[in-house]
Amino acid sequence: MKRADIEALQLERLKWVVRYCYDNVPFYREKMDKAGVNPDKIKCLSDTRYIPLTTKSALRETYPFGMFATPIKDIVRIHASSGTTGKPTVVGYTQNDLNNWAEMMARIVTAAGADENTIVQIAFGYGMFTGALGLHYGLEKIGATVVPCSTGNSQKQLMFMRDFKTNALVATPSYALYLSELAKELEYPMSDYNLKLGLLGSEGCTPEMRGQIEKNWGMFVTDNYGLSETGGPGMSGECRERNGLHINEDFFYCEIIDPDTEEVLPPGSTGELVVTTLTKEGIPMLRYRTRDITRIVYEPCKCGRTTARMDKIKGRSDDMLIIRGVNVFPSQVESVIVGIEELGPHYQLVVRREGFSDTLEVQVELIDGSLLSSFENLKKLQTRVHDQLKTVLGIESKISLVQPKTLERFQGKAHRVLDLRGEGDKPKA
Ligand code: DLL
Repeated sequence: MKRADIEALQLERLKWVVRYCYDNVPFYREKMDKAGVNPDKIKCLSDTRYIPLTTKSALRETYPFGMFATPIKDIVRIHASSGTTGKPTVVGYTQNDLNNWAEMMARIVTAAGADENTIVQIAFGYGMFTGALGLHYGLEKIGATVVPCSTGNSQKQLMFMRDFKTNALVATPSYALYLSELAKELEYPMSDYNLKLGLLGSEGCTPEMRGQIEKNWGMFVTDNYGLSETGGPGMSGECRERNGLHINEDFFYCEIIDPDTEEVLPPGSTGELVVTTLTKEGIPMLRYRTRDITRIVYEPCKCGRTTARMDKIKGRSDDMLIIRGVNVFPSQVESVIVGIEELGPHYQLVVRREGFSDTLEVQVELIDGSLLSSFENLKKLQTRVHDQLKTVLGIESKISLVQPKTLERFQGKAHRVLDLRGEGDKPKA
């Protein structure tokens, strides 16, 4: 579609969803009434800015079904996000929502290169998490052969890969990395594996880390993005050009705001992604604050698709660490350490408060543990890592080089930050 046609469709759907929310979800009606916004006020896409923003707390306050716009009898599936603190956020899908979801996913996996010849292992946890079933239905829709392995039982997972000649893997980048390391340790040669495509998502992954995963498996990796509150995976994904994640713009209207002032930023700016769902019936979202930091570009892609593209997520505004007043994203550390030959791709950041100052310790695995017995070489490497990190982060850090395979491995999303500062000490992002 031409840009103007996409926007015309978005406007039509936006008007529908604002009215639909106002009429069916008391939470939205109250918020809009309070802000003096009537659904008829939406005359063009940028009028979205009059609608109050929605945050995760809305879903928590109305737990479990308070944000649903349809009676429960019309809901055919429920998912929930794990949520490390507080109540999980619960989302419901009507049959139309599920059909649309499969369509969005089908487009994304097709753009990544999957088709009916794809034999794909889904190594996301099946269950309340949206990742596994989301990819599952999209891949079935395009006629791929789906192997619903789920997470865990990694040795068996690898056995299926060898025996089924699995050529695509759906997983988090961290689990794809872990599986590749495990595969190398087993007695089977890597040539017994046939992976050609990694459809990875659900957490960030720097280009350096992606390169490492691609090298280990000999496969091409694409990124896909989404969040439970807007329906799960399927919001956006990379095509083979890998020049941004194509947004399914007929299903989502995206804005970029300044996370502090909440003002909408001009096209091309980096800031927090805010999403309005354009077709969801079960639990429509108006201006949902994702907390994810990215940028949107609107020029058509070389692949021929005309949908807007978002950059890979730079980090979450609530993952951003403020250390001695400096903003630090874990992805910045990742990009440095994965580029250093002597270091493995596993790391952990430990933030402490010592006296009145914050300290950052970067724990990272060595590829060759024998280096630990040579003080001089170890010191040299430590200094090199320290200096490179300082250039990128702008702050001092303590580098702890540890034995290979001693840091935690993850089957789902990786947790790489251990913030040991007391709650009251942590600066607000
Ligand atoms: O992670 C949905 C999903 C599943 C997306 C599978 C892609 C593949 P939640 O558990 O609600 O939903 O977590 C959403 O995860 O706000 C981001 O911070 C992060 N996230 C998801 N995909 C990416 C990605 C699913 N490709 C939260 N890159 C989001 C970076 C991602 N971060």
